[in-house]
Amino acid sequence: MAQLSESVTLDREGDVAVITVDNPPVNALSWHVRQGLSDGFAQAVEGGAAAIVLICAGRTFIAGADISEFSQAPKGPSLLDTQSAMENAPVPVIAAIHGTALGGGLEVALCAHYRVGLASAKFGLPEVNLGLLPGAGGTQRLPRLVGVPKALDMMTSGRHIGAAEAHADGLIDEMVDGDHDALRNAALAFAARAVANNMPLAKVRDRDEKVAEARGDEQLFADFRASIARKTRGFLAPEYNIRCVEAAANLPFEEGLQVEQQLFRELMTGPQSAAQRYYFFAERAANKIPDVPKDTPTVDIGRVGVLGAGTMGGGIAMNFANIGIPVTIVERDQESLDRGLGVVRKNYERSRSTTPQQVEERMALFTGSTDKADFADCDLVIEAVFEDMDLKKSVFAELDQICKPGAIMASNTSFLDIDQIASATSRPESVIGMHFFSPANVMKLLENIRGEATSASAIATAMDIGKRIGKVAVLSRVCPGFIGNRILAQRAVEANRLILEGATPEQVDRVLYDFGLPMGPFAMSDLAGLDIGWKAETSSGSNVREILCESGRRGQKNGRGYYTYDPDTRAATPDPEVVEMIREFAVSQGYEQREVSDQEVLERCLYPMVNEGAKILDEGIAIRGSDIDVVWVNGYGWPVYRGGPMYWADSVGLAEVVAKIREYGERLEGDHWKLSPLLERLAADGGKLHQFSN
Ligand code: 3H9
Repeated sequence: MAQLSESVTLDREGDVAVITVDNPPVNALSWHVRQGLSDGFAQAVEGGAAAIVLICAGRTFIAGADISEFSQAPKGPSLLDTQSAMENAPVPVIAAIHGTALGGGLEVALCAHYRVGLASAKFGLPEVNLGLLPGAGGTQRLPRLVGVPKALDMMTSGRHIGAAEAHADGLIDEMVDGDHDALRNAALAFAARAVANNMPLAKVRDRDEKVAEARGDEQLFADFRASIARKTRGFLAPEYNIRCVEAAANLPFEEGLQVEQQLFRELMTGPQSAAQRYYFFAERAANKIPDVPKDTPTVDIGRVGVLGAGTMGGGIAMNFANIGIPVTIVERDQESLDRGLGVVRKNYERSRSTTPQQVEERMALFTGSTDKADFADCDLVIEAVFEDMDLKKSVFAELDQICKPGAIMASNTSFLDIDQIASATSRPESVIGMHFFSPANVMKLLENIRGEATSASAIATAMDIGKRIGKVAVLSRVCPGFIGNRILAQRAVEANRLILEGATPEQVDRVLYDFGLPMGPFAMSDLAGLDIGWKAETSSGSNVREILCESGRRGQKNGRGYYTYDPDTRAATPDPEVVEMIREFAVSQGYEQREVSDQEVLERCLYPMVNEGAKILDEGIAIRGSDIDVVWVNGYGWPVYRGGPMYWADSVGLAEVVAKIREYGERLEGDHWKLSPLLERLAADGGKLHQFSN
């Protein structure tokens, strides 16, 4: 065996050369992998191999370019040169694929003459999620194998497809059941057949029939663009991916490749991809807790208990059933329980990704009960009852009596003090906050909140189970609203003040929507319901929301809130009557209304958020600045192409942010305009919020 570089070896199996990549954790295409591959193909050919098998060690085939190298000076051969050595080899090259062949990894495999994959393997070009497009020929080769519609879908969504689908589409030539050894043997057997039968050195670049089907078909591309427009609003990369596939359909291979290279360079050097690449590592960093080492023992979660079968409880429970964990769900009476389980069933039935058989399998994992004593055999119990401290404390005192030793007792509170809740138990070390976002079966964010006494094991378990149910988990310490809602609250204060000063709800919402958020604060209030927590008997007309409620405006649910809603389409229209009501109230409060610029709206909504984020870091509530960004991207729809509020503030420039906060702070009241000392210090020292770590 020859060691070609620190991560690539060359082996011989009879007259077949075997090149193995071993670059943990995901066999990314670091410079030494590209070097080893280039040398490997050259040496295998020089050594007279009759065929070459490319295979990877460890848990996966090559999962892409090494993203951490993107911001460094180029080193070693380019990926295109490496691929050229492979594609132009004078003997058959067979890629043997297990795990995930992603991005540059799939692009390498597409330069083999044949591809053999394990039945469990997955394939994808997820560059779009990094604000990029496949920049190693993938945009030209994938459509030539799977056709234009499928390539468009895979490249603009980043979706991974399974081996069966890849086989049916012609992306792989053979699908193999079994383990890594079975894959290696199958690839060697394929190589032997290719030699014995003198099979052609099939180059994907030479294929034309599938792209020819879409040649000149402008409608196909226009329809596709329209179909993803809403989902991809604000992002550059999806459109650039589409242009590359258009080039694949309409231009010769080499010319298409030129288009790809040009657009790839543009994206790679632009701000969106820089933000999205930062975010990729931010999300992974969030899982690392400095004082909770990776090998901290976790509680084995065999059964989960959920208290409350309302919208939140039901949604939380679904997450666990989705990965096969049985759930005991408890409600106070049979009627509420039946209603809750009925909603869960409907949610499953409505989901396009769940087959009727899966609906039944998942529902079979639910055990409904009206008795909390049935939590006795649960390893994790999550309560989702009304947000009231006395109620939560009495629930936890009861759970303390019921739950088995070692079980984790979690609260889904979105702002209450976990330490106070834990004080109602004899085992505060087992109490933790697990704050799901609504709808809990859909939203990606899970804010885990550690109390003063929460054990390392409880923290490790909550983080681990969060990942297993497909959430992005971020750890926070205790403060009102934790990371996400505490920041949101600052924005709400300013948004409400802006409409008194003369901005309209529509203007505030539009500015934030145009910035990239899914909706502004007033549209969000209408969606949630203006009357949440409002009571006619105690309403005193002391703010705009109360006045709207008093006039019968409840939000989307009755078609009238800050906006008026079309009963059929739910489309929102700004309502002059509301603007007038706000004006009258503002005048009664002594406000002199004026025209407010869009820029002022943006700054006054977002800078207090940045300021609060810095305070959260200073107080040690969040571990790192990037964790705040992860919370806001996943829980509140902050556009990932702007990185998150901390990353965004750094890109604006902290000196500018500080100057503006000072300026607004001089004329506006409120703690949210009191400058965070950390922010001030970082601005003075040239530090960055997104790189700050406690
Ligand atoms: C590309 O290929 C461009 C080309 O078209 C053109 C080039 C010219 N690089 O996610 P995990 C690290 S763009 C560097 O927790 P999982 C990750 O940071 C690339 N590092 O594991 C983490 O490190 P740590 C296109 C990478 O099992 C560790 O590996 N490819 C890379 O949940 C484990 O990661 C992609 O976008 C990388 N490419 O999921 C695929 N990938 O332990 C991106 C991972 O220090 N990767 N790391 O925190 C993934 O989607 C997932 O990592 C994968 C495994 C599904 C592979």
